[in-house]
Amino acid sequence: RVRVRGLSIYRPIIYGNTAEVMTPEERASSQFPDHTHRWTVAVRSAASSPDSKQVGGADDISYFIKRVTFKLHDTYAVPNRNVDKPPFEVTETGWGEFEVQIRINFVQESGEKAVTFYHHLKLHPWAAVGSGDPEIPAPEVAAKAGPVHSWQYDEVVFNDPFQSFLNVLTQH
Ligand code: SLL
Repeated sequence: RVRVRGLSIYRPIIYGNTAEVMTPEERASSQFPDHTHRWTVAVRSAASSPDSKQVGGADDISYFIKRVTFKLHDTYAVPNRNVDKPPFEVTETGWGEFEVQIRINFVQESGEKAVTFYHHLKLHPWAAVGSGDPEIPAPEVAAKAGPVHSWQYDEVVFNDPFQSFLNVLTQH
């Protein structure tokens, strides 16, 4: 197998989350009455909007990503979530913000090591009150404000890629 020395190729991605306040009805029918929010954490192509499901289309990133492992807070009974096909996302409910570890494994033929990103799961539309520090708004206020979005742009860089993997990347 041949590496293309001196060449770097990158693919833009976004990772992050959306979150919504659960309605009183949702909370009442939930297994966990203390959960206040429903959220989705995801890795997506940067080539389209965070709302796209990105299955099959031009923004499908599964041609180079084999698995995404989301490691949630230890308060979750099963913190490690493996997602092996798009959309690379996990939807859960909960009550608190925490750091999500996002580990991306690339397709076997790439020969690339996994990369890890960290995302602070954002549930609250933190608002500065007057000149003070940001505070968590009351649930009614947060519900009115609508879903919270927190996304980060990044680039996965492949240095000296295998020729065969380079072909996969460029011919997609
Ligand atoms: C905090 N440092 O104290 C954070 C931790 C953990 C959030 C937040 C769900 C747990 C469950 C959940 O929301 N954990 O499975 O019930 O704010």
